[in-house]
Amino acid sequence: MKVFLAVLVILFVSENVQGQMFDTPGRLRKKCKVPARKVSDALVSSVKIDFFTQYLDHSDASHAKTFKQRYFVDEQYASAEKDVAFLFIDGESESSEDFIKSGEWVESAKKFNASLFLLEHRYFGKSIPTEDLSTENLKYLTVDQALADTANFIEGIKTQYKLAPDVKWIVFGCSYSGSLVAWFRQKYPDLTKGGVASSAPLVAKVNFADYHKVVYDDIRSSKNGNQTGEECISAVQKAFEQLNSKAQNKDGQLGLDNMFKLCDTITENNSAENLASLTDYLLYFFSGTAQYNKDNTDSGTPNLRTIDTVCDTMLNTTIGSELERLAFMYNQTMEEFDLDCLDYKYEKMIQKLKNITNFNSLRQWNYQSCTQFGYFQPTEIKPQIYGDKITLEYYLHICEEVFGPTFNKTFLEKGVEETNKLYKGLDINVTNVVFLHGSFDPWHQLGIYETKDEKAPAIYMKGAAHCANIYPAWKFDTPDILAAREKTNQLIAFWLSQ
Ligand SMILES: *[C@@H]1O[C@H](CO)[C@@H](O)[C@H](O)[C@H]1NC(C)=O
Ligand SMILES: *[C@@H]1O[C@H](CO)[C@@H](O)[C@H](O)[C@H]1NC(C)=O
Ligand SMILES: *[C@@H]1O[C@H](CO)[C@@H](O)[C@H](O)[C@H]1NC(C)=O
Ligand SMILES: *[C@@H]1O[C@H](CO)[C@@H](O)[C@H](O)[C@H]1NC(C)=O
Ligand SMILES: *[C@@H]1O[C@H](CO)[C@@H](O)[C@H](O)[C@H]1NC(C)=O
Ligand SMILES: *[C@@H]1O[C@H](CO)[C@@H](O)[C@H](O)[C@H]1NC(C)=O
Ligand SMILES: *[C@@H]1O[C@H](CO)[C@@H](O)[C@H](O)[C@H]1NC(C)=O
Ligand SMILES: CC(=O)N[C@H]1CO[C@H](CO)[C@@H](O)[C@@H]1O
Repeated sequence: MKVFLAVLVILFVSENVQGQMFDTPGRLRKKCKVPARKVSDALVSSVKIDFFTQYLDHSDASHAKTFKQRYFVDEQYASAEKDVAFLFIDGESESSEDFIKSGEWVESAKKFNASLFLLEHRYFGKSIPTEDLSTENLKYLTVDQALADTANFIEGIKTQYKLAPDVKWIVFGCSYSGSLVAWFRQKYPDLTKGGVASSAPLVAKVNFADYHKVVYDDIRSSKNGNQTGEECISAVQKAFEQLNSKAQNKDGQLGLDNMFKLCDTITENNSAENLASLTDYLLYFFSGTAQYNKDNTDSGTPNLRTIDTVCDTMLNTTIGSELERLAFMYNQTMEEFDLDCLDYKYEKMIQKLKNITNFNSLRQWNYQSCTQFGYFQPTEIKPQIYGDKITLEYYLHICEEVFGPTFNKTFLEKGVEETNKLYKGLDINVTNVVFLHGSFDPWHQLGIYETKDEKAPAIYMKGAAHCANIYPAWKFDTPDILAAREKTNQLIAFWLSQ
């Protein structure tokens, strides 16, 4: 099997690896993945999958065009009155049935006797509203349309499922979908009683280079026998220095071809863009591991990777040079997932992103990044750990190449400004929303993790990863994560009592 991006398999263990690569440039990455686990009631599932007739363009009062938006529903925990309903607003990827079968929101549903609904985001999974994903057709892929979908769904689904006339809704989400929860509470406060927004970035930002600062601190805090996080940082730096220095001459390039089993030789494809995209893959061993450190999505992974184990390898001199240690990790990944070669080539990535009949999420999320969010993570800033090959312009150029010359820096800057104006960034005006963040997660920097606002409190979990609180409990859950789940349930109880 030829696969493009080995690093992503860290996340997409149980999924079709082929489908889920390349979600640069706006690397938010898939958040809400539940660990693959055997579901005991696999024979008779209480989950139903159906489609809701949704308006394509909510701003067009004639509502001439509609599409089928997929949702999942499970009423096994609901009381006879059906007076409480939970809705998970899904985000930038295909919805998974597993997700309505387990996880903290399902545990809460048991406590509150709630019906469960999971709404797939327009343009993802089986909720593709247009025949293809041409740039023109993607114009209805906006936050406002997604929020209006959610409102329309909440209002429209009530009769079909005979929910109580005064049914109380609570909305859930994490990562981008957590942002949707907060923005939904702001825009349609009367439709729900409250919202749980996990790891939600609220500020759109073209240049989110600060992402890497948190990863730097995460690595620095690692524990590796008698060696320090500082030593690990320095090993990572050396690995990328060695990579860039090898890329400069034929012998070194040949070495890289072999060491990383590159699908296309760097010897012949040694452009700045290829080096940037190769770097982008490899740095994911650090950024991806940090963002998802010890969350419960990798249980069952043969080589469970955490920042500590990554640093163990990066500091293991018996393997060879720092770059060889990185290659060693990469090699393990290839074996685990049966990959033939590293498909890093920039031009191939662009071709995949330009493919308007490839519905696997990447083009869609890139469109959102290139129009409303940015969130690009160049590596040029200090403290610099991965070299300076990935510039902001690299990402901006991807937008233009994939969607056309209109989608340039000026355009994105305007889009990002508009997003922050529409949804008010950190000045968001909401009640009955809880914001949860983990200090290990770089995304906390764009959200509310400290506030005195009692009506929209924040819970900051020390050492926790992106969305760590939403997964089923497991061995690595810290006291902070356990307390956060508890506190969230108290808030839900309070909102429902109002
Ligand atoms: C949920 O239902 C059970 C069984 O009907 C009941 O004992 C419990 O009090 C209900 N919980 C809530 C929060 O309504
Ligand atoms: C670190 O520990 C290893 C054994 O785990 C030992 O061989 C090495 O000498 C130690 N290094 C230092 C600097 O203490
Ligand atoms: C270093 O790597 C070698 C080769 O994989 C392994 O046998 C050894 O246990 C590792 N040492 C440490 C301290 O992890
Ligand atoms: C990767 O694994 C293969 C096969 O196990 C081995 O031949 C090769 O030397 C390894 N490369 C590195 C850099 O560890
Ligand atoms: C576009 O993607 C689809 C789905 O993966 C694939 O079948 C098709 O061959 C691709 N088209 C091109 C031109 O690569
Ligand atoms: C982006 O394109 C617009 C025209 O569509 C142009 O006015 C603007 O100068 C361009 N910005 C950059 C940074 O190239
Ligand atoms: C916040 O929202 C409430 C109602 O949702 C509104 O009454 C109030 O004026 C808003 N405050 C600001 C500062 O926009
Ligand atoms: C410019 C270019 O694309 N060069 C080469 C990249 O590498 C592959 C083989 O790995 C060659 O076929 C290309 O010609």
